[in-house]
Amino acid sequence: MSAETIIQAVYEQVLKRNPSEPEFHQAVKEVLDSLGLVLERNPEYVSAGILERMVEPERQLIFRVPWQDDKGNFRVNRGFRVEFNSALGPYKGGIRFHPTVYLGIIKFLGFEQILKNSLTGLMMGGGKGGSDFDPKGKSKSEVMRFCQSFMTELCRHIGPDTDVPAGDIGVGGREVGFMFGQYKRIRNEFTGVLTGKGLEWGGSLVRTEATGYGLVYIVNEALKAAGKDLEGMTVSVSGAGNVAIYATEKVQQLGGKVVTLSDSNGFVHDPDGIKLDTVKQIKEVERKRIKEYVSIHKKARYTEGCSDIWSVPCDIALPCATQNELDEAAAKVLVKNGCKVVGEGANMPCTPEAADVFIKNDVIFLPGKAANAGGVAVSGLEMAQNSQRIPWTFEKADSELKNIMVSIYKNASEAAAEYDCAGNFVVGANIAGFVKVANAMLAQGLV
Ligand code: NDP
Ligand code: 2IT
Repeated sequence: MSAETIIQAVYEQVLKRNPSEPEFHQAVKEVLDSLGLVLERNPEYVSAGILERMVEPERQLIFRVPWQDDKGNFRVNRGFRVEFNSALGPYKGGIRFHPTVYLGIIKFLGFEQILKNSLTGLMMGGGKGGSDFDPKGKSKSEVMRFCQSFMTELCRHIGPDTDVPAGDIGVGGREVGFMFGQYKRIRNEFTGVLTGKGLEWGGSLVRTEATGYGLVYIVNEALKAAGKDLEGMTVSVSGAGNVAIYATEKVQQLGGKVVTLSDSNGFVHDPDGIKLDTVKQIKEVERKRIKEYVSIHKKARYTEGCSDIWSVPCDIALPCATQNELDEAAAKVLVKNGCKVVGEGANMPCTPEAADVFIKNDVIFLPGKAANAGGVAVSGLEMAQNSQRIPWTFEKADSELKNIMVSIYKNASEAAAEYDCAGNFVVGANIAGFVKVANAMLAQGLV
C-alpha cells in the first residue's frame, strides 16, 4: 500500500469514529497530509500502526460540573479532559473555559499539543481539558465555585507525574489559583500539578508572558533568516487576552508597531500604535471589553465585528484569539496589502485555505504548534523548578524560552528541507514533532 493510501485510510477511520468534530478532523488532516514521505522512508511506523494509535486518545474523560450561582440557582456544565499521548512525558496542556467547548475542540487542541510539546524538546506528553462554562458576566465567587467543582472531579485523574493542566482561553492565573487550592485541599499535597501558578507559590517567572514572547522570538528568528528584523515593522494582532497582550509587548520592545487588537465583539485600530498600559488596565484589571480603548485614545477607531481586522495593512500578522479566525478571503487581503510574515499565536487560527494562500504567495507562515509553543515550554520549565523546589530568575527563564524558540525554528526548517519541502514550516513542524513521538512509541511497545 502506498503512503497516500495508508494516510487516507487512517483519515477515513478518524472521520467515522469521531463524527461531528470538524476541528479535530482539520487538525488531524493537516498533520497526516505532511507525513507521506516520512512513512515511505520509515516503513516501521506503518507496520507498528503508529498513525492509527496516535489519532486515538489514550483516555477521554467527560464529567458533570454542578455549581451554584450567586442567586442560589443550581447550574450544570460539562467538563472534559482528554489525555491524548504520554509517549514523551506526563500529559500536559491547558484548560479552556468557553461556551463553544465540546469534545471535538478539546480533541483538536489535545492532538496539536502532542506535537507542540514534542517540539519544545522537554519531556511532556499531550493533553487538553475544559468546559462549556462561560466566564463572561460571572462574579469572582461564581468562577471560584465553578473551578472548585471542576477540580473536585478532575483531581482524581491528574498529578505532577501523570497529567499537568494549565491555562488557555478563559483560564488565567486566577482560575489556576482556585483549581490549585482545591486540588491541594482534596489530595493533601502541595505539588506542581498545575502550571501558570502565582509567583509566590510555585509559579515560574515569564510564564505569563511566555506564549506571546515566544511567538515574537520565533517570528524574529524567521525575519533574521530573511535578513530583516522587527524594527519599524507594522504588526496586526488579534485577540486581547494573555497571548495577544504579551505578543504586543515583545513586538514593541523589539521596535515594531502593533496597530490592532480585538475581542469577540470587534477590533480597535490605533495607527499611532497600541498603548499597552491602557489595554492591560482594561483587560487584566477591569476585565472589560476592548472597545473601551477608544474612549481613552481618541485617534483610535473601534469596528464592530472581527473579520475586517485583517484588512488593516501590516507587514506581519499575529492571530492570537481563536481557531479559524482568519479565512481564505482575509489571507488574500493580507497578501494584497503586502503582509510578509504570519505567526499563529492562537491554536489553528488560520483555516487550511488561508494557510495555503500564505504558502503559495511566499509569506513566511509559522504554524501554531511551533509558534505558540513558548507557553507550554515555560510550563515545562515551571515543572522543572517545582521538582527542584528552586525558582529561577526572570533572565534564566526568558533565555531558556528564547533558546527553545530558536531551536524549534531550526528543527522545523531542517525537517522541511530534509523532506523536500524547504521553507514550509507546516510540514517541517509536523515532521519534527511527529518523529520524536513516533520513535518513543516504537520503543515503548504496543501501548
Ligand atoms: P484569553 O482568554 O486570555 O484571551 C482570548 C482572546 O481571544 C480574548 O480577547 C477573546 O475575546 C478572544 N476570543 C476568544 N474566543 C473568541 C472567538 N470565538 N471569537 C473571537 N475572539 C475570541 O486566552 P489566551 O490569550 O490564553 O488564548 C488565545 C489563543 O492562544 C487560544 O487559541 C489559545 O488556545 C492559544 N494559546 C494560549 C496559550 C497560553 O499560554 N495561554 C498557549 C498557546 C496557545 P473575548 O473576551 O470576547 O472572548
Ligand atoms: O495551547 C497551549 O499550549 C496552552 N494553552 C498552554 C499549555 C500549558 O500547559 O502551558
